[in-house]
Amino acid sequence: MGSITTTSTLPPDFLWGFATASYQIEGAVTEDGRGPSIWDTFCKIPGKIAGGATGDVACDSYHRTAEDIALLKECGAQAYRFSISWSRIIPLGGRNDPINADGLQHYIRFVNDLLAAGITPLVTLFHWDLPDELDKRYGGLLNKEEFVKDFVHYAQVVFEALAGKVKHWITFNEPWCSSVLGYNVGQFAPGRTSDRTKSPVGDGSRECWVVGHNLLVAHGAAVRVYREEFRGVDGEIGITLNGDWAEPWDPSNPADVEASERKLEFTIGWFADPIYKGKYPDSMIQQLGDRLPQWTEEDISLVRGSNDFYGMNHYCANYIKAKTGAPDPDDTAGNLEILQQNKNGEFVGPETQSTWLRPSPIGFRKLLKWLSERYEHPKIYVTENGTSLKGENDLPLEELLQDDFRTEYFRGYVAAMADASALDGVNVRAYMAWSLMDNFEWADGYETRFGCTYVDYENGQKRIPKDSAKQLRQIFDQYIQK
Ligand code: PNW
Repeated sequence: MGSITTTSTLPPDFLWGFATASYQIEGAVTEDGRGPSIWDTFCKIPGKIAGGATGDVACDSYHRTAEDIALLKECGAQAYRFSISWSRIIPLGGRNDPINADGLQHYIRFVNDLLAAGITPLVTLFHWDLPDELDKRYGGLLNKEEFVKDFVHYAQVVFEALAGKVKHWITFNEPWCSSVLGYNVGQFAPGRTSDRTKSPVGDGSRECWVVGHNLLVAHGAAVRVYREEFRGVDGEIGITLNGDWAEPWDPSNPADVEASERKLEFTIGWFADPIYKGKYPDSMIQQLGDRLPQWTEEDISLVRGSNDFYGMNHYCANYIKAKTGAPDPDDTAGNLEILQQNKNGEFVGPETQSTWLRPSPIGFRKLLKWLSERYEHPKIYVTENGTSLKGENDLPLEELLQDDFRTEYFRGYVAAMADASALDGVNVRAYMAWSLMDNFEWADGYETRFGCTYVDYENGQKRIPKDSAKQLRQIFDQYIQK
């Protein structure tokens, strides 16, 4: 990665902070009337989560909001992106189900406390923890009619309670992960897939495309309600999309160059093209045919133009090699291989604890530019960026706290972002590091740590900031114009 710096700067009103998500940090899964989510259910299936872990306790943040706010202050954060647990607010999830006042109060209090501490909240409505009842009742994300109505109702309840105080809203976190990992690969809840060794149910060739479509419509419908009833003078709303940069495996081979573009279309364009261009990418229509749902006039009118900002989650880059021959029916990537080495055997970046993540700061700059050009220069908020460290969990505490690799990752990525802002005309205005603290890393359980703060799961979830937490403030101090 190298120790990259640049003389480029970020605008004076640039907002930075940290991100987390409800199921990954809150714990207290049965407290104060919370209903189960699909992740509570998924974690109970043997073999799905490393070490048999669950979010039952996690970082215990439900009981430690004051501690978390003190931590944010100590780290110098200006903003905090967190998500709301739908099943705390509506335990059964549906529009005719009871609302849980205690659950709502918890978040109202938390937002009040953040504001009192001078920290700007960015709120994600849905970070994968669907109320389990909705999955059982009607197939959850697969059921457009029901899901869209229930999501809009839930969003309305939350806007009603918080829209006066919260000015930055994210409808969905990474619909790609919900769709592909939840309904094609089966690695995330609800774990549906065509692979019968992993699940008795699911059709990975069709369901993920339906789910992605339904999430887009639900996003558009919630945005319409927000804009019509709750926006006020300065509120804004958008969706957060993940996407890694794609570099051709052999840049001199036009097939690999094309495949790299197709990879970006299949992961990012899938969601961003309908929002910014009003249609799915041609490459997807061509490969998927009638397995890709058609846009009705009514649905696309909800979706097109529905982003006040582009929420960007970004971690790494890959090398892309075109496949020859007909695509597999369960393929979601665009008929190509996703590799970490190029034709010359060079790795895209150093190894981390996450098999899918090898850092490449230059890839971040390139993707910022790609997004900016393809979608006519949207305002971009980086809503997640960060890394795990190979073997971090096995280090003695003293060494673990000296997380130079993570600091260098941030140094490189923030410098690349400053270059994109100053030199490439990218309108990037916020950055949330993933994550404020070590937490429940989904299928990887607690063995993979993404935190700038160490969480001692054996000793009462004690939090100790790692060196990167302190350095990140210095890094932003260096780049944000005074
Ligand atoms: C994001 N992949 O997830 C999520 O928004 C976070 O909740 C998560 O903790 C973080 O990144 C780190 O993993 C991803 O397999 C999970 O490509 C997996 C992938 C990408 C993003």
